[in-house]
Amino acid sequence: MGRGARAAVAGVAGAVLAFGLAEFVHGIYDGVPSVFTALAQGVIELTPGGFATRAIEALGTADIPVLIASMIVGALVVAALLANLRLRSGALAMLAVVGLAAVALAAVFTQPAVVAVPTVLTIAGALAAGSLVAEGILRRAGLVGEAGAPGAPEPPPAEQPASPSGQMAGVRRRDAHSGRGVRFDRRAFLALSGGAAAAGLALVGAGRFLAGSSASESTSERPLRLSDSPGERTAGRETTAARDEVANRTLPPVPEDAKLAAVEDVTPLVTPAADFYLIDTALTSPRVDRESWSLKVGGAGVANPLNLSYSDLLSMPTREVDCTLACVSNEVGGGLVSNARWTGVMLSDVLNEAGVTRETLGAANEQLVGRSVDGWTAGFRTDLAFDGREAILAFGMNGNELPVRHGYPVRLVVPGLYGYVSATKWLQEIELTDWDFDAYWIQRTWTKEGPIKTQSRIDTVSPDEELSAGVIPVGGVAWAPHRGVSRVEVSTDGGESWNEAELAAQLSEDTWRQFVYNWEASPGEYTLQVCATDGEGVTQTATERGPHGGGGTDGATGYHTINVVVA
Ligand SMILES: Nc1nc2c(c(=O)[nH]1)N[C@H]1C(S)=C(S)[C@@H](COP(=O)(O)O)O[C@H]1N2
Ligand SMILES: [Mo]
Repeated sequence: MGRGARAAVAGVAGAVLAFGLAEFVHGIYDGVPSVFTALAQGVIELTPGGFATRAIEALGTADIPVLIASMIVGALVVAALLANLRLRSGALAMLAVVGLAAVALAAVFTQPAVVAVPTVLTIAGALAAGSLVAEGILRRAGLVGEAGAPGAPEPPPAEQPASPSGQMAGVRRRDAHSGRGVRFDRRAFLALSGGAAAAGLALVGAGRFLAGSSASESTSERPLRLSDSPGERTAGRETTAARDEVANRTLPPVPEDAKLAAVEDVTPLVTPAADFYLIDTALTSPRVDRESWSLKVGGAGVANPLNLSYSDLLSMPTREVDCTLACVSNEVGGGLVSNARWTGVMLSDVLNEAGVTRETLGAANEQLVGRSVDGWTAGFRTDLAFDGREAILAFGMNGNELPVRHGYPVRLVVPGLYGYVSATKWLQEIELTDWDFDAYWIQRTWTKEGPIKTQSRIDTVSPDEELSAGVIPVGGVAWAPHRGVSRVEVSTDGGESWNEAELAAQLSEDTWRQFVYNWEASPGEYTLQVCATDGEGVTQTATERGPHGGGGTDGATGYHTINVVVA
């Protein structure tokens, strides 16, 4: 092993140990963010939009694992280079470590809920420990002298004869492989490096485990109880129960005729939270403490800026809303669309409380921006909050508290809009501003207005499935949120001819609708397609285009197409 390679091993061992220590502290204490996550998050934020969009397109949901793998490789390369720099100059290496500390600190302080002193101590301590261990290994390997002077000549060989337990501390012997008079005990070197790296990995594992177990604690589903937090606002009112009856509008159970047996097994009308698609830029979901959480409502034309606590919000009239959420990145036939029954407070009620009404809207407050605790933003036209759609600040999902991954404690749900312009999770602030402000994905080249495109998907038949002749139910879901679905047609000949599908009752104009076409199939090869028409009579676009194609990201178009063989 040459000098450079040995130094690299020492550097990598030190780096793994440093990361391990930092991750471990993060695991036992929430106030110290994960340095690794913070760095990866920093890379995500700084990645140019065009590149990020292409990465999402090429890698899909593998984009995050690929990012993490590249970051690990990158960090180890930096550590290896740093240790080699140390061979040339201890002072320069020290400077580089200070530089790394600065980068790490800059990254962690962008994370939500950082507690400063322990965080600084953790980063400083982990880097110091990693550096010292690397330095110790370099010395043991005879790569740097005790003085560690830059460019110091190789120290003379040790006087002591090699002992049988030559790898033990303090004992040095010649390295048979180096042949350059460098004191190098290969076994001791490998044991030390391996030991440091193993300790680091164990600490990473322990830290991740501890952080994960507290995270899953907070993601477990808890039933939503509205009377839990009556808040001061209800103090003057008769009883919480009476208030519940008057102000909290619940929906009747989902009617049976909104479901079709053939589809329900494959794609339930209401998506369980555990199966609900998940898209965000957060590597780990922010864990927000509901008691200290508050929502700021302010900006242009807000006569009465608000700072609402969780119980303030729950004491306002609540309602349940059936609404399908869709991601603009969903490919035709893809799974980034789901439907839930949300509980929340009308956005228009909160705005009214803040002194904002439809009449007070103008150019200065044309846009409503939702800002997340992690700084992510989404914006849409403020008047959509007042046009009758049930845009809500949601804290409940399918009768439970909003799960952490879906935005606990409070998120926005706006019927008819893609998530990237509207559905801010971990909501911290609502700001009214002009149309010039560009939210997160708009800064990264996605289109400014994001109405959900009419789409449909076949779920009961899989591609290249071998089917037997007879009646084959071709069913699935179609959606055009806030416009509703009025008609679905199914083709078995690649769009040459179309057949009317049977529709389940529409749960709400804001949700997807199940359909089925009971196809009497005889043997042969077929191309199945589906096409939906929205509640305004507009049929979905036939042109095949990916979500990020054409003139910027605005959603995929084309018919979901499946080839099957009937035997
Ligand atoms: N804070 C925050 N909210 C966010 C996002 C995000 O990255 N950060 N992603 C949005 C996007 S692109 C979509 S499609 C929806 C997805 O919501 P879900 O993960 O609950 O399905 O959340 C939106 N809300
Ligand atoms: Mo999305």
